[in-house]
Amino acid sequence: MFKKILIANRGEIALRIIRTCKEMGIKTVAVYSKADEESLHVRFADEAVCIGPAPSHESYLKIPNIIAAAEITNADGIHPGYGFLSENAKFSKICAEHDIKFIGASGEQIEKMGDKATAKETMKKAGVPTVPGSDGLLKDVDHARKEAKKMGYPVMIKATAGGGGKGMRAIWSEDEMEKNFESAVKEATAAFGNGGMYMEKLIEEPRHIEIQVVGDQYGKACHLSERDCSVQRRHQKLTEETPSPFMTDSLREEMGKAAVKAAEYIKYEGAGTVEFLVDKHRNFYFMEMNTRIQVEHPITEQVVDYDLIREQILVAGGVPISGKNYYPKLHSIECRINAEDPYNDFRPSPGKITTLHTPGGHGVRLDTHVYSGYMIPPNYDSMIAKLITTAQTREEAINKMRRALDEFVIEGVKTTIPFHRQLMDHPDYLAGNYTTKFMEGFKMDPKYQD
Ligand code: MV4
Repeated sequence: MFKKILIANRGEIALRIIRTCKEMGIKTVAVYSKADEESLHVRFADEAVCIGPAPSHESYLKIPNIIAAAEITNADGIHPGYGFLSENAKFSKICAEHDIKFIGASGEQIEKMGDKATAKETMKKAGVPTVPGSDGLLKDVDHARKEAKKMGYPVMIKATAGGGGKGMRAIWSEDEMEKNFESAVKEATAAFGNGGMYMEKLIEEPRHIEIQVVGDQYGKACHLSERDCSVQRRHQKLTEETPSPFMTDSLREEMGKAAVKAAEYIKYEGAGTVEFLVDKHRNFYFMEMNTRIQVEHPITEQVVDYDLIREQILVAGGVPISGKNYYPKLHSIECRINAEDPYNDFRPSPGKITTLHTPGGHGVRLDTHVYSGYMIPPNYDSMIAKLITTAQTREEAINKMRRALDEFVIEGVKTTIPFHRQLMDHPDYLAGNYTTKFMEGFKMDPKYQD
């Protein structure tokens, strides 16, 4: 088993990983940029190494600096968390070359799932439902027109190097094809250096429902049921819940089986998430597979009583999984608290937290790295806390979330607390009646303003 793990990340997820390592008797090494000198993960870790100045590309994304930190502290594992290098195939391979265990997927699996058209072809071979569409990449706009004619409008064209909505266009008729195809290729080439596009039938008003999986080094995988992540703004998740209000027992069985089949087909190792689009008839289709731990993993932990970071470390250490699947026994909701102003187009609001009072009590979990007096740096993601409530029923979990949000005091910066408080009063949300279109009509009500 690991003696010392370096956490190649910052903020709440770095703390999250350090906590589980401590419980497992594993020493921890934090890495930090100059901007994070006063951050909690630096204080909680057994050792800490400054790896560079504030900008991510000179610190948290700088592979040589992170490998050097692991070498000088003699770490035998590196946990990448999410974001940064967590899905960087080159980093996974370099760790292996330095005989440091990357606590995540292999470089090959990251590459395979990172190319969206390849991932989809792989899933099709595995017998996982995929959205009807083109066989592989579109050669040019004429090929796109022919494919669209074959499957019928509306269609969605997507960047194979994309994900998270970048380089994606919904096309409703042939006369829109040329300009959308050209602009999508341009955007994808600029963003990813790869303009490869593929096409799918457009699924209207889909839900985003993902299945947590864990695979071990012996080709076995299990699932831990679903998370509904449909409430998103510009492809940023705002809140997630499990079980999904749209789920049925039989759909959960089918989606769980498909996710396990996907993971076992590629001999997936580690914690992963198989994302599906679900249409209003409850047909589900493979969308993407994420080869990392996700921000929203705590709601799954809460309802199946399972430590996903611990499982990642055990699996990376060669321990086989039990093989059983896990089903929600409770209901859990996560609200992502960002230092953003919901009354000003959610624009970032970095700065110093002058007053902090955090919620607590039965069924309330708060994963955060902030403290009173903490200076939120402008260089990184704006998420400062994840507020998670868990109860026997959805209604009780929502009620608990309302109460916890009302207790949560953060002064000195604007946050999305008022947005979440309004959401917990929204009739469609309360009815569990929401899709990925939910935020399109959302307007902030001044009565929730601090
Ligand atoms: C789709 C779709 C409708 N039809 N594919 C968005 C980013 C990436 N995960 C894929 N996405 C979508 N793919 C087809 N064939 C609608 C979306 C989509 C979406 C999906 C999940 C969560 C939020 C979304 C917001 C807009 C569009």
